Amino acid sequence: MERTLVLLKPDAVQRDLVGEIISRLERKGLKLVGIKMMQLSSDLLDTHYSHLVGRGFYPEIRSFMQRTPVVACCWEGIDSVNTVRLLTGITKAREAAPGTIRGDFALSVQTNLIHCSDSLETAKAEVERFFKAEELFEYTDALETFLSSSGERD
Ligand code: IDP
Ligand code: MG
Repeated sequence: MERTLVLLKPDAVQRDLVGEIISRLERKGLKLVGIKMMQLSSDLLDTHYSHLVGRGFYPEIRSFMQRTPVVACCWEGIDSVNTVRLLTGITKAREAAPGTIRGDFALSVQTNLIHCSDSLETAKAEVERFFKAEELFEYTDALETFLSSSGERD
């Protein structure tokens, strides 16, 4: 089953939105398979945001991402990468659709509460970057048959 990485950024931690955001992902029917709090190193951030390292605003992003620990989580579900992107909303939070996490709770391009993987390939690399194998869990979701049909889960 598809897995994706989510980081609850320092603004989510500081604004007491960790529970709200996790709750939205849980209520969607996604399965939490890993979760921990982490203080991110500069090296880890430079790898994670390698597509932005050369941009003028990158030093500010790196410092923002280190202001408090973040909550890293791994979510599993059908098309979970795309599903979490849709629930998150676009990067520029003040233009994100109402009903999305960014659309409901954020105004900024930088402090937009949540990171989520943007493709299947990225998700695989990001989950491995943030979690050791033993920090990810496999267990039966008791409600699985009420959340999707067997054909969708194949
Ligand atoms: P995403 O988080 O929606 O995938 P990316 O383009 O991958 O967006 O950028 C990663 C993060 O870098 C954003 O979530 C945001 O925090 C920050 N960021 C991106 N573009 C800008 C910008 O133009 N100014 C300031 N921060 C930015
Ligand atoms: Mg991104």
